[in-house]
Amino acid sequence: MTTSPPPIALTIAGSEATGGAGAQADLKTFQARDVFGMVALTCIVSFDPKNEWGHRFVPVDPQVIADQLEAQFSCYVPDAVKIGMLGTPTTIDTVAGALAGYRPKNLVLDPVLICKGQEPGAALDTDNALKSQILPLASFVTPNHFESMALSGRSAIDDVDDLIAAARTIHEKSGAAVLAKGGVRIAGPDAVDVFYDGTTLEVLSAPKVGEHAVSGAGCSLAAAVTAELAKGASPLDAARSAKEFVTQGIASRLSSNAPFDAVRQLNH
Ligand code: PXL
Repeated sequence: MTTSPPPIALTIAGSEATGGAGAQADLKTFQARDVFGMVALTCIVSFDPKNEWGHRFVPVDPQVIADQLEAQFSCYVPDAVKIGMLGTPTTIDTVAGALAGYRPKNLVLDPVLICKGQEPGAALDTDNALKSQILPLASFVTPNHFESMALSGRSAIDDVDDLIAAARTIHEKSGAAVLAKGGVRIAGPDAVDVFYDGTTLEVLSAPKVGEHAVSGAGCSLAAAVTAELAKGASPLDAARSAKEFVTQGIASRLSSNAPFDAVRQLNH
């Protein structure tokens, strides 16, 4: 049987060993959305049950990251690329350098800024490198509540109007389409996200499923946006469809012995 070639998506992300977040969530999302998926691994995160589930973090050697990207871009032209956790300024240098050469047409940035357990001083360097070297390459960015404050420079985001203002600022700074996520951090019955691409402003809203953040929801949202862009969807349609996918995934979440649940990627 011959079938037409599938759209191809790449995620440049870290492993989260329990499978809830990171590269594992991305790859499962690509599969659930009928896209051929690839992973360039940037780091390995292992939660530490003996230390409040903090993140034990090991970066992948920069040459090995460059080698993975070389293999991938030599085999295929990905239709869309997602960037998840990079984790160190050195990794950011490596990835920014490689992408400047490969120039993917759709680049979705999930700006993972702080990882629980990272040393604050090191995290600040990483955040600054992400803003200066990766954000300008992105065509789509998906900041959560905290990342929206950091990227927009606002000291608080308390309601939807604040989230809209943050999304506008982040678009002006980056030129990218922005999907700013309020999640459970904005009070009210609905989980509200704001899409803004310079022309269209849309508030995406769905009833909250519980009041706790679910591991992997942000990763899966950005991965679903990436998959839809790979299939040729417009940024707004990709955002709408990704929101629906994650809302269903949160409703079907998985509990574990850790104090947070994990999202599931359901086939549609
Ligand atoms: O959810 C953010 C995230 C992304 N990538 C990796 C992670 C996490 C959170 O745990 O471990 C590898």
